[in-house]
Amino acid sequence: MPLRLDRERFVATMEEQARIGATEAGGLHRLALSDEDKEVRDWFTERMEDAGLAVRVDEFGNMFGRREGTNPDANPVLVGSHLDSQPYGGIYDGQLGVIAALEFVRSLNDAGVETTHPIEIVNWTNEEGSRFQPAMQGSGVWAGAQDIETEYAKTDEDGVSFVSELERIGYRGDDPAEPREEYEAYLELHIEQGPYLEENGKEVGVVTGIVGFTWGGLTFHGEADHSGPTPMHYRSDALVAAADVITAVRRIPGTLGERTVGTVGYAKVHPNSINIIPDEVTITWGFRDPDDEIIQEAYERVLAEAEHAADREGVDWEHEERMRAPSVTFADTCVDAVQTAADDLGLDSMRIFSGAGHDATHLHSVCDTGMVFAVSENGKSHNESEYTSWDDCYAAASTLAEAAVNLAGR
Ligand code: HGY
Ligand code: MN
Ligand code: MN
Ligand code: MN
Repeated sequence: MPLRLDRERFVATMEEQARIGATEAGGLHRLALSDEDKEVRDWFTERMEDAGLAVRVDEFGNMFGRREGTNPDANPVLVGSHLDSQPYGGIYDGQLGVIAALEFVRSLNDAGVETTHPIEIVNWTNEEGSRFQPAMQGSGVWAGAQDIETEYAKTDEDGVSFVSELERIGYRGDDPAEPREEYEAYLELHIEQGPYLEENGKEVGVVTGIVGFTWGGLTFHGEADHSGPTPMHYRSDALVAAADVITAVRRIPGTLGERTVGTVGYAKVHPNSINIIPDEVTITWGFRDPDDEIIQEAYERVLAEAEHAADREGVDWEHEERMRAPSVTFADTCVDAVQTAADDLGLDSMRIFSGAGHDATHLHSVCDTGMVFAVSENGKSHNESEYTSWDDCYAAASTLAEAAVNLAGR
């Protein structure tokens, strides 16, 4: 008999979290380690305590809630996602996975189910990687993919350090940011953030893996000059060099894989005045693909483009690595558990490979890992108009719960 989630309570809890850092347009502005992130963390702590979970926070701010199983020696099943948001993002990205994990535990309590394995739910620190790079930073440190001291020293664009913000909001916990035991499995529910489930008329996605990433920051140093009297051949225009790379990042994917994507999402121009030739421009670039070799090829291509652009314009340039994450393919144990759950619930599902990054990328190196996708209407995400119907949220959350309780042994 599948576990029944309390739909009304689940929706009410999703709506409650969405009010913390809410934007006028109905989205979220809840950047990692901001006041809004603190507020939602405090709120989530109370919700976990209300559900009878033993709450702990590690030294990187990752938050865990533990529910004991009948066999204390059994490896825990870990379920969760992230509560931080993009600037002006949606209310489902990450949030849905954390609230579904909470509702899963509440439903176990309602049903009086004692699982064999302990259950832990988790809110990972700074999954979005917008304010501080890299993305999936909290799970990356916890899984050993990133060095904690290096990550502590990262700064945002105002020069504020990660660790000072973590301490300011009171979430630099005592526990080491690493697994303190073996885990049976990790499951994450997330919105698809793409168009395929909706295009194929499916109710849930059985995720088979996640693309690899490479991100970087390029800064071009030119000469500030008056935009009027300075002849064109006298100029060292940092923005022209950056513009060449921006168009190259758009062009490179078409020469590589079918699923290769490239984006320049951030640009900062100094002095940013209509009649001064820009002397310093920073842009970020990012490529993703299921094939790590293509990722490496894209990386080499964009740096070669930067070199050529700087030479052409007579400017200096520097590059900063922002992130590298491998492409991962999930273990059959978890893919099968999610598939079986969707089938048992009579949901129409399809296998899907994630084009977005998730904390599951790093959990993959720690234990068997799987994901459930919920439908994204119009494939929209990282946009305040991100939308998933409550029916689709509930179907995906029920699939997650069913897969998790089967892995944990009811
Ligand atoms: O960039 C990503 O895919 C995720 O939203 N951090
Ligand atoms: Mn996310
Ligand atoms: Mn996101
Ligand atoms: Mn994620």
